[in-house]
Amino acid sequence: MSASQSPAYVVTDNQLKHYKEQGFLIVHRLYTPEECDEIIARAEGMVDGTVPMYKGNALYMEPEAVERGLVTEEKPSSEYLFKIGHEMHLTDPVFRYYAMHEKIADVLNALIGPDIKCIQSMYIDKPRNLGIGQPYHQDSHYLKTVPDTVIGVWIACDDVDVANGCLHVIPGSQGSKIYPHDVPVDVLQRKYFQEVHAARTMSEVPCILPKGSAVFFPGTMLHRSGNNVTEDRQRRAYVLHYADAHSEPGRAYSVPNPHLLVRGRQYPGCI
Ligand SMILES: O=C(O)CCC(=O)C(=O)O
Repeated sequence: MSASQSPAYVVTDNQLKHYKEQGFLIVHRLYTPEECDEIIARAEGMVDGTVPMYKGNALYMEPEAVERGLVTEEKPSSEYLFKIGHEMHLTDPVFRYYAMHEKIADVLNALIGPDIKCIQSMYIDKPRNLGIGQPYHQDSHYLKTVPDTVIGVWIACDDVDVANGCLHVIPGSQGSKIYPHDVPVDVLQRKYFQEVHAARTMSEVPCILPKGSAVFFPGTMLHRSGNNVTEDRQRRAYVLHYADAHSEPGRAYSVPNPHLLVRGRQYPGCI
């Protein structure tokens, strides 16, 4: 954004206070419904082969659907998609455009500062009737920067509620340590996920959102998603992770500054 342009989104003092105290911020209409539809169409194109899958990305089918013989990893179907990840922001023009969206950059500017990098992108689907939720976890267990400045942005591409598997957060948990991540209690969650068992006794809030709205939360925040138990509603989300460009990488990279610069500057030896 140049100095003469007005911001696409202004975070209020009340929103900042809520984010600091509760650990999450809901931003309504981050994307328009039409923008969500463009993301969905792009993902469906990757599944049916009309849009190229670039390096660093793979399709994953819903494990329960594979188990039941409804789909195979070799013959993917949008109906049973679990995920596409994790580098569309680096390689696909449409997913990159939405990872660099002005509204996201404006919100992140208020939450982590002016130098912003996108470090991961995922399109996550929970198919109707059999989409399995992800148990409680902290993203900073998986995504490491030094210091830890990781922040997740979970954007609903459909209307989401408890029945179709919305995100749940534990307010206040953003101040906690990184917990051990163990084998999930639910056997259906064991193929891809790990679980923080301690979170089961904590008090959670469901993030019920209309299509295009988003939740911002730091990597230390305990969160989970529910199963999609509806008969007729997909639950699709574009899930992005960012960090302050001043952070050092949590692991060695073969190239300098490997991540996508969304706004501001990047720094030698940093992500
Ligand atoms: O969208 C979901 O089902 C969960 C996503 C999530 O929690 C994550 O990617 O960290």
